[in-house]
Amino acid sequence: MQQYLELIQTIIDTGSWQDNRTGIRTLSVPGAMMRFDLAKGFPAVTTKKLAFKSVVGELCAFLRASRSAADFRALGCKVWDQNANENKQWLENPYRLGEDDLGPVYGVQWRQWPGYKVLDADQAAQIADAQKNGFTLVAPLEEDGVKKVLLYKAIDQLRECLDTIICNPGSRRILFHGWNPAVLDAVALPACHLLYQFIPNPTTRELSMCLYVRSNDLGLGTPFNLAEGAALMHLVGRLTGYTPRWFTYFIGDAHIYENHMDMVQEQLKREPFPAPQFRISDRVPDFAKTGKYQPEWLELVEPSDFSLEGYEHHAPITAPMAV
Ligand code: THF
Repeated sequence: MQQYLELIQTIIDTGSWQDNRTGIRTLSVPGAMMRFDLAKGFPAVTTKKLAFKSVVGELCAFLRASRSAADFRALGCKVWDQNANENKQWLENPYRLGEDDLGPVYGVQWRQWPGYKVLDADQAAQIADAQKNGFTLVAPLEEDGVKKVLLYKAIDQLRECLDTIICNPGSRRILFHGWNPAVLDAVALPACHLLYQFIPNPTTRELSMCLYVRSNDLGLGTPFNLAEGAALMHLVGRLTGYTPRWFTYFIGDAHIYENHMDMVQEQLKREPFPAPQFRISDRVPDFAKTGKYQPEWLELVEPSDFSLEGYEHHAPITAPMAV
């Protein structure tokens, strides 16, 4: 995790102070990248304690398309409570369904991206093709006097990525997106980590992934999101018969909140420990051993299926999250 500490140092050396929605200033740099070789270990922060249980709880909630902070809590992750229940703008948003609701955040887009088509009613071949691909007819409508039909499909982007890793691993289109412009007005927080691309190497059976994060809080979010992305690579690798390899992590606005400066300065004084190993329990079927593709384990996996082995870390440090 030397790269994490180096990025913190870069922000301290070259960043500029910015105002933002939270009212707590950030020291920010525009654009950053880190690249981890997962063959050498798991990218867990060691200069403070990683909230690992919370990380894998959040991942399981995303995989189940959860939109309620209560579901995240039930899986061991409390980090969504404040965004669900303490942000004044969100509390007044008509799309908020009540206590704990977050709107159609991450997992809803990953697993149930709302896909619509408006087709001319006389384009029978197009309508049949769409229906063959899982779109259902919702309603007839008229646009500028032309008869049309509206079709809908909840697109399971993540499942489609796994299918493609299995069937067409040479594809350079194996990605899923969390940024849905049609729902930005209806979520507690627009996705921060938003574009995931898998790059399998069918020759070496290694799986790499690139992740783009539009805005990242180096103090709290980055260690969390890094661990979560790496855990996802391990899970997808297990279910498709690949070994996780390169994890490249791009950040748009890379920042440190003003009230996190002590936390990051303290971490810079600490000597990092070697990276731990990541384990997924044998309960989760290994495609490489069974030859059987079981993508339903994306939903069946539990936080307790994930663990770290040999995780040495410095004393925990916490700091408040800006809402
Ligand atoms: N808002 C802000 N300001 N920063 C973020 O990193 C962030 N997120 C998510 C949404 N909004 C955000 C929420 N994710 C922690 C970790 C991840 C978060 C939010 C907060 C956090 O406080 N971590 C502590 C304790 C965790 C625990 O005990 O469960 C830690 O020490 O890691 C970025 O995705």
